[in-house]
Parts: sequence; structure tokens; C-alpha cells
Amino acid sequence: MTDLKEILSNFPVSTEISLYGNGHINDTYITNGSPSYILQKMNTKIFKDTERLMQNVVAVTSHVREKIIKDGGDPERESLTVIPTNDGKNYYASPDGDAYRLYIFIKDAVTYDVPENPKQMYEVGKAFGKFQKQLADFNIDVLYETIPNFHNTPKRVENLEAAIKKDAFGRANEVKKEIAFARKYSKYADLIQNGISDGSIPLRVTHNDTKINNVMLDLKTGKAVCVIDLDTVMPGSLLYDYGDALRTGAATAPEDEHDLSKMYLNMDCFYEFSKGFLSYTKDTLTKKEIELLPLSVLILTYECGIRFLEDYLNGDTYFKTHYNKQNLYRTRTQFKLVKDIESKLPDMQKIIDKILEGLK
Ligand code: ADP
Ligand code: GN1
Ligand code: MG
Repeated sequence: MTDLKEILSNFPVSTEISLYGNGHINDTYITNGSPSYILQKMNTKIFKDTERLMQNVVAVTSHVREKIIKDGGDPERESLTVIPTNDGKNYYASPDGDAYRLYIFIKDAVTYDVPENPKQMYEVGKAFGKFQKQLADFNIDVLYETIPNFHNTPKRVENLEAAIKKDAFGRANEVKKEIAFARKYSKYADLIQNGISDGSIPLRVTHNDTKINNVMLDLKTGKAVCVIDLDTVMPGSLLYDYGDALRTGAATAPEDEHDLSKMYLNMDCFYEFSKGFLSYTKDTLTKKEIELLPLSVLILTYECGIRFLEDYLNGDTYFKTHYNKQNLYRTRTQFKLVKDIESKLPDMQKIIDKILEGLK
């Protein structure tokens, strides 16, 4: 059992500490008292080079910070702030090989796993759009790729096929239906990747994990405050951020909902998010990006579904699970969402055309 007080003594903070948050990757803790801090044990199984990861985080937050100050905002509330260790490092490497970082706790703000109303999605859309814009002049070449091929969907299909072949936990038979679905819908998998390869989709600095619980909203006003969870800020396609945000932001049920009839794409949330996101990004979009906006929601949802399925087949080693078969339930909701999105593609296109027309 890790002694968190002992870990915390390496930072200029000393208080009680308790478990916090709902993420699938890192272990998050909050310190008592005011000001509060977020202590995070980074997942070193997933993030192999925490030194370079933290260099990314510091470089990105410093860049964003300058923009916020220029706009007269509060950088300690509108961006993550890394608190260095007592010896001036941007994270603490413990003797047993773990890696911890400390952030200022953003107070009077909350995150949601599923939106409470469509207007929230306007705020989330603006937050990710603004984040994208703030980093438009950031030098992409200095970013270390924390997880190579993170949103390379065809590669994710290959990984799934490898997991099916290996069937290390004897689960492939149980998930025959899901495997058949994954194979049928793999026809969509390479559309974004092809655009990147042929140059019609530019690489930009993207967040790559635009789940709605990675945006903090003000407790009182409901306005977006800060984009968090910057571990996967890497060169990528804007379509990754757009599609992945709608995967959770326009979903009508939690990721592991058991009753699939509750899971579909809420078109009001789709509209609100798109309006917010495009208000910041419309001027930079290429023709191909615009064309693929609706399909990107399907592709990113499909990708997440096959990642959950792959993890289930591999014995649940990547995503945190809290009960048996949770990754299988997550797979099913994503696949249900994919089907629903497919039936709504023409309507999604009409909504985007209308928004872009209105923003001219
Ligand atoms: P994970 O990678 O595991 O998803 P996150 O960085 O997203 O980890 O953190 C998990 C949760 O902790 C977030 O959804 C948010 O609610 C909370 N959190 C993280 N950082 C902060 C912060 N600086 N201030 C307030 N809450 C935070
Ligand atoms: C993970 O860290 P968190 O919970 O925000 C994952 C995302 C998935 C998401 C699915 C680094 O996000 O890619 O879309 O779970 N992050 C990483 O809920 O793999
Ligand atoms: Mg998170």
C-alpha cells in the first residue's frame, strides 16, 4: 500500500489526501484544505516515458497560459498548472518506479460523464475548439508521441484481430456477435487515416482524449472553465477531437449502460457541440475535414468500441474496470451508438451545413 503522505512530502504541500475522479487511466487524488491540489499517479504501464510526457504537458500548458493572460483570463483556473517537486522537477519518480505529478485543483468547477442538457455541450464544444485554436501556433515538432498510433483506427482493427487470434482468456466465443459487428463496420476504419496519408487532412496539435469529463464546467454559471487530461496531446487530426467528444458528449447513456435501448445519439447535443466547436475552428477546416465531420463521430465511436473489445479479449489490462465484463458492456454501448450514428449521418450533415452557413 503506497503511503500517499510520504509521496506528497516531495512536493511543497502537506495535508490529508483522498481518492478522486472517474478516469479510466490514472489514479487521481485530492488534497484537503485550501488551496487544494490534485495528485496523480500516472499510468506508467501505458505511458512509458513520463519524463517526456510531462515535458509535453508543461510546454502545452505554458503556451496556453500565455494566451489566457493576453486575453485577461485567470491561467490558474483556465489551464492546468503543474506544481514542481521540492527539487524543482515537474513530477516525482518514486523509488518503486511510480510517477506522480501535482496540479492546482480547479475549484468550483465540475466534470460530467454524460451531459445533463444540450447547452452544456455548447460549452464543451467551445472549450475544445478554443483549446485547438490556442495551440494552432504551437510547434508540433516538439511534441513527443505519448502513445504512438493512438487514433490510427486501421491499426486498432489489426490489434483487435491479433487479440481474437490469441484469445488468451478464452473469451472469443462469448463475443462472436461483437466480433462480427467489428468486422462488418471496419469498412469505415481507414477514412481519416487515408486523408492524413494523402495530405487532405492536416496534422494539428490535438487533445486526442476529448471525453466530456475532460472539460471542467463552472459550478455556478455552467460555462466551460478548463480542458484537462493532457496526457495524449499529440500531433493528430482535428476529426479525432471532434468525433471523440461527440462519442460521449452526445451519448444518452453512460459508457457501460446495460440497457442498450437507452443509448443513442442526441441530436440536440450534436448540434450544440458542433456549434461551439466550429465557432473556433471553422476558418481552418479543409474540404476533406468538413466532409468527414459526421463520419468522424462514427469512426471514433467504432474505434473506442473495438478498443474495449480488444481489452476484454486481452483480460482487461488497459482500461480500469470496476466489475466483471465491464469492458464488454462498454463495447456494446459503443457499437449500439455506431449503428445509431450510421442511420443519422444525413441529418448530421444537414446540421453541420446549417451551422457553417450561419457562421459565415
Ligand atoms: P484520467 O486520465 O484517469 O481520466 P484525469 O486527468 O481526467 O485522469 O482526471 C480524472 C478526474 O479528476 C477528472 O475527470 C476531473 O474530475 C478530476 N480532475 C483532474 N484534474 C483536476 C484539476 N486540476 N482540478 C480539479 N479536478 C481535476
Ligand atoms: C480513456 O483517461 P480517460 O478516462 O479520459 C482513454 C481514452 C478513451 C476513454 C474511454 C489514454 O480516457 O482514449 O476514449 O478512456 N485514454 C487513454 O472512456 O487511453
Ligand atoms: Mg480523463
